[in-house]
Amino acid sequence: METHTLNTDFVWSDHVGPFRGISEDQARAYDRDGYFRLDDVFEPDLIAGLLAELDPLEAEFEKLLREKLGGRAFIARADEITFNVHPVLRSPAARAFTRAPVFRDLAHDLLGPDVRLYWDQTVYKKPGAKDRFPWHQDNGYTYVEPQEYLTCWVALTDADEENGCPVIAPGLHRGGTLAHRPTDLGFECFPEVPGKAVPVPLRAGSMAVFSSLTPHMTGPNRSAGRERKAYIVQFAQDGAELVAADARRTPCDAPDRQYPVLEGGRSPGGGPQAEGVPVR
Ligand SMILES: O=C(O)CCC(=O)C(=O)O
Repeated sequence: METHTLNTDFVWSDHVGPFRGISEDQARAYDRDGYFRLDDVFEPDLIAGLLAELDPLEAEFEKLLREKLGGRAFIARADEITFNVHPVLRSPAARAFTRAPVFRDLAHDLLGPDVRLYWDQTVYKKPGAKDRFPWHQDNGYTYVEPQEYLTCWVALTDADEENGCPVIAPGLHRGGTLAHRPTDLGFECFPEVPGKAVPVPLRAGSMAVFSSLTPHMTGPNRSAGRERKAYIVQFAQDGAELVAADARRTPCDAPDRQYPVLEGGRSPGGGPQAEGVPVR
């Protein structure tokens, strides 16, 4: 496996407590495998409220894709897979969701005391989506430093091997960002996994927590009519920057969508749960 040209001296740092939200076992799994699962984190009513705002945004995006963009835009394909970026700009429920205490605790434990939302997007995989989404690391799409940020892949519907749950390649995060090549379906770090591939099925309201350096893919949706919906929320250390191929750096601090979720280890604005959402 070839490393990314900008990845010259990466060393993975194991996480040490005290932890606020995760257990020692989860910290060990994150360091060893690059991921762990949190089951049944969000109440069905909360997911329903989120979907009530996210579904219309996704439908609008797919309509645009179909009617104005010939059914395809970068990695999105109408009737197969859609990526609707930055719902936080348009959905109060999405904004509140990204500030949930569970994310703050994960951010604290896995990134440190000062953390911003880095990226958010829905990914809906439609029944009949025949292709997999290729093996990649999230940091292989847009190179960020520090290379290690946090991806929370939240299942909004049940996700399993039949309808395209995440599949993780454990252990390969520890070398940092790999070289990726563009394919018709998305960027790819390897066509076939050079080790184990572990499917991570998730019930609606559960999430896979993994590193921006953890290679993952999702399979086709072979189900008879079960759309697979995910909301992907990512967090990065305050001060993180995009690094372009020509070494130009752009801070990841757009005030409207890359807002702080932790400042000095506390909720911005002082309240213990500003705009928080109830969790189980
Ligand atoms: O959820 C999917 O089907 C693929 C999306 C994904 O892996 C990503 O956005 O990094």
